Amino acid sequence: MPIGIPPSGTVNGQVLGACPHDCPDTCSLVTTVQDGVAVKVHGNPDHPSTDGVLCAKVSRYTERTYHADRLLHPLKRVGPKGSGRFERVTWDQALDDIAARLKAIGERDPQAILPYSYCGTMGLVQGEGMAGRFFHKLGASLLDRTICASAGAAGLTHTLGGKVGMKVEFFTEAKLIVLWGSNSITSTVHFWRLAQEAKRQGARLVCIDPRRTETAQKCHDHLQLLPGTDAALALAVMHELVVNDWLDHDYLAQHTLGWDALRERALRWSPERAAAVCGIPAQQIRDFARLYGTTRPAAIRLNYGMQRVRGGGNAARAIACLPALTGAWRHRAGGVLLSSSGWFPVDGAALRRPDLLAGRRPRTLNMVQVGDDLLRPSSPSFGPQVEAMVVYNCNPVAVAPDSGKVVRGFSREDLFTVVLEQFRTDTADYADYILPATTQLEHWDVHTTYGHTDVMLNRPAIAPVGECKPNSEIFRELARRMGFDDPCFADSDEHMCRQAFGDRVDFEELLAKGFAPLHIPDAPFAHGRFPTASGKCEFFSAELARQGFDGLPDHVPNHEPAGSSAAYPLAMISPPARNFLNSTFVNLQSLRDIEREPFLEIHPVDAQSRGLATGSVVRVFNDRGEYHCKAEVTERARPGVVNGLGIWWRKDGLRQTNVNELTSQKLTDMGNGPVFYDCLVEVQAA
Ligand SMILES: Nc1nc2c(c(=O)[nH]1)N[C@H]1C(S)=C(S)[C@@H](COP(=O)(O)OP(=O)(O)OC[C@H]3O[C@@H](n4cnc5c(=O)[nH]c(N)nc54)[C@H](O)[C@@H]3O)O[C@H]1N2
Ligand SMILES: Nc1nc2c(c(=O)[nH]1)N[C@H]1C(S)=C(S)[C@@H](COP(=O)(O)OP(=O)(O)OC[C@H]3O[C@@H](n4cnc5c(=O)[nH]c(N)nc54)[C@H](O)[C@@H]3O)O[C@H]1N2
Ligand code: SF4
Ligand SMILES: [Mo]
Repeated sequence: MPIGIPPSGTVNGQVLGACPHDCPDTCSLVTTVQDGVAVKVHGNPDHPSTDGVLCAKVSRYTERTYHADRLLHPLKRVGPKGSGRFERVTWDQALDDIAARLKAIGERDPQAILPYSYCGTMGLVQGEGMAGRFFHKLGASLLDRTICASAGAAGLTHTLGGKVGMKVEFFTEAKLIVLWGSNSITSTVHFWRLAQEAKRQGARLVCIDPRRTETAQKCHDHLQLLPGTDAALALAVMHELVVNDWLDHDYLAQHTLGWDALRERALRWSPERAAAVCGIPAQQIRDFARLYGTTRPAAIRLNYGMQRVRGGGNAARAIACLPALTGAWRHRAGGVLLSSSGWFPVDGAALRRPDLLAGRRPRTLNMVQVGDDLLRPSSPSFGPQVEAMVVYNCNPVAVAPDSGKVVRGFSREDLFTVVLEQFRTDTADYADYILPATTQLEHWDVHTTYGHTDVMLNRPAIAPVGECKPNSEIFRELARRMGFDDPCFADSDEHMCRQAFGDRVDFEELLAKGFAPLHIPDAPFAHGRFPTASGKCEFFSAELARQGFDGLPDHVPNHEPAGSSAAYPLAMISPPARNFLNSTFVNLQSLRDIEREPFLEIHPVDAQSRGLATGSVVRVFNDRGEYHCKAEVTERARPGVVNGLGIWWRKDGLRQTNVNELTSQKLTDMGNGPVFYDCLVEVQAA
């Protein structure tokens, strides 16, 4: 059993950690340290979900940690915004100046300061821990952190009552696994291992995805529907469950709300009607419904790919209803899993201290619309113009939609921008100050996860590289310079790890093993008891109806439905490349060698009519912008849909563009999420 060693004393040994990245698997890491240097990172064999194996990305963590491009000192801009010209400064110079600038803006109106962060690390301490305290005390604008999962989360919460579902380990016992909007081999490889185990034991695997992914290829069936049509498919499945009476009437009567109304709606969605919407044969829908209606236990692994469209919330809701129709929840290997994060008893108030707002109610800005918001002047409805941004754990210039506008916003000479980073990302190029941050091997943290149900602890394995500091320490030092003297600003990282769960998790167990399982029933909804207001699975949501929405799930067409525009006849999706994690790892040569270069997958029929061949340089465009890359003619793309895998750094792309030049700042039906996969384009030879 590996042991953890505090960083100061670390010389040789093995240290237990947790993968910080935005991936459902949240692996348990073992770092081997020799003479204070991390020489190897491998998967913890004692952690059941990790099972001793890491993905290709994090197996190379020492390459990332000791990368020649790691930021090692604070940097101050000397050239024009975005020129990437910086000079080295001391921490004192940087922090004194930043604190003075933020103080001056804060005295006028702290809402002119915008923190901007996401899940570069999923850690509770290096994420919104000390940062949350700092910005609450300051009274800065609040950020709605919607860029990934908020539509699906809203859909799930309005149906099941929270981000809760099946326990992932029991997928191995399922006889049918539906991978719905999930490229598991890429995005959650430890789940794929469970699915493989089930397959060996006779389970049938069905993949529902517009792209013929490596995962789809390895499943028995693949429904290659058009993006944004999942709710229509789910309703047609319900139609078949009703007309063939593949229903669990007892479960419906006892544990659901709104069945009569949902039944009526579903009966309007014949397989033929859904087939026309989804762009797949009606018979395929019938076959899938039969499989789902007649196989026990049946498990759905829903992932976030299907909710990056206008109707994403409704689609997640419609799919989350299915197991209650068939009573799949009765078995521990039946039901649905989109996210497990709602099970974790995090003490967010103790960590982030919203009480430091002291009655102030700053405005909330949606991170998806940062492009527009940075270009907005002060107004009564918007409030003050954004004068300063503090970016951490995020690379918005590469990952936020409509990036032409994002770049224009970040280019404002009057915007004061601070970026806490490990590397010179596209966003760091626009900073006034870049502050070098530690990696997971260099700091403490504690983690929840959205793919399994163990709390994870990360101990530092090595001392910080160069002059790097943990985010928490940077905010601590800024707080001191701002004169914030509340005792919470003196809490150590290790102490904050304990505060995150209080006595709800055994910290000694975490220290000893690196993980601590939550105690959740094996089949959490076998007897109903959903964490909704009614305690039932809410087909009809009174809360949604109260907010003026349709109380029942429905198919909500895309903002930009496939086939609706003559100018832009192709629908584009931009899911992740396997060897990158969002825009992280793009600068690791060994991984980049595998992904080669930015490209767009296009079906042979669509390529031929445009005179394109694999390797052609193409201009992909719409009214928002243009993206230049190579074409790859392949049947991974279905006719009418192109796939621009991401997320490459703009500065490495042809004409310094990436796929987010094309995506829009429009929002989802619920949750105010982004619609990355609801995007029409045209493609030409460049
Ligand atoms: N290697 C790797 N792993 C990752 C990431 C990464 O970048 N790289 N990102 C991490 C993050 S932040 C997240 S949120 C998750 C994302 O992982 P997932 O939640 O699985 O979501 P995506 O990868 O966006 O999309 C999954 C699949 O959905 C498909 N899809 C696109 N549109 C639709 C649609 O309308 N309907 C259906 N049914 N399918 C659709 C895509 O083609 C893709 O194959 O993965 C995490 N894991
Ligand atoms: N077109 C398109 N765009 C997308 C998506 C898509 O599928 N298609 N996916 C979307 C999704 S699901 C997501 S979640 C977002 C993700 O977008 P981001 O949250 O921006 O994720 P990353 O691109 O991984 O960038 C995280 C950054 O945090 C830095 N970082 C990591 N750990 C630390 C730390 O401890 N301290 C500091 N200071 N920095 C750290 C990393 O170096 C990295 O540059 O992108 C979204 N954008
Ligand atoms: S990125 Fe995912 S699969 Fe890879 S090590 Fe981290 S948690 Fe595990
Ligand atoms: Mo995400």
